[in-house]
Amino acid sequence: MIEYYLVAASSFARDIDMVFDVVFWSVAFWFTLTFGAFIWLIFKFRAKEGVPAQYITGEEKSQKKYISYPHFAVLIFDVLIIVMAVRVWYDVKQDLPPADHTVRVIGQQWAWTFVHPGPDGKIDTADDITEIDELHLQVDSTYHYKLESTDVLHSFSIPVFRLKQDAIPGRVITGWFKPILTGEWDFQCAEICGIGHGIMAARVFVETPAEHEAWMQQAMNQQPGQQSELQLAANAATVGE
Ligand SMILES: [Cu+2]
Repeated sequence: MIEYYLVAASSFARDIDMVFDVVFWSVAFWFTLTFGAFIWLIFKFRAKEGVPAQYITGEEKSQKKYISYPHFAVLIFDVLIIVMAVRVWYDVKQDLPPADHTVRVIGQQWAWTFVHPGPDGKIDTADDITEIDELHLQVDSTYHYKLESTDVLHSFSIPVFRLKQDAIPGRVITGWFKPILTGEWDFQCAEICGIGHGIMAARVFVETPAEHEAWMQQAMNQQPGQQSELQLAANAATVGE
C-alpha cells in the first residue's frame, strides 16, 4: 500500500512494506469489528420506554467467552506480526550479505559527507570520491555502509529504500542495502540534531553502470584532492626525469 505513495527502491523495501500492511490490515479489521459491534449494541439496547436497564457482571462462563475468544484471536494476530517482523529485521539488520561496494557515510551538524570508492572499487584509498549531500550508487549492487557521526546523534534515513539507521558518535555502524530502481530521491536526517536539523537534507542518485561510470569520471576531475594527487604524481615524474 505504501508503494502507491513512495516507490520501493531497495531489495528489502517490499518486505518492510509487507509488515506495515499486515499491521495496518490487522488493526483495521479489529477496529472495524469492535467499533461496529459497539455502535450496534448502543443502538440495539438504547433506552426504551418501560424496559428497565439490566446489570450484567460479565463473570459467568457464558459471558466471559465474549472476551476470551477475541482475546485469543488477537494474540494469534500478534504472533503472526512478531514472526514476520523478526524475520524481516533479521534479513535487513542482522544479516550482512556480501558487498559489491562499500560507502562511508558521515553525519555532522548539518550535512552528510559520502565517501565513495573510486575506480579501484575500494574506500580509504587515494582515489576515493567525497561528495557533500550527494550519494551516488549503482543500481542492482549490494552496498555496505559504514555510518559515523562526528558530533551528535544523526539518523541516516532513505525513505525510498525503507532504510533508517542512527549515526552514533564514536561508533562505526555497518549495514547494507541494494538499490533496485534507477532514479533520484531526496532524503533527510531523521534525528533532531540541533538548530540546523531541518536543512540537513541530501539526495541519492541510483545510476546505471554507464551513468555511474560517467559520474565517476566527472567527479575524479573535480576532486581537489585527486587533482593535487595527480599533479604531485606528474611533478614527481618530471623531477625524476
Ligand atoms: Cu542530523
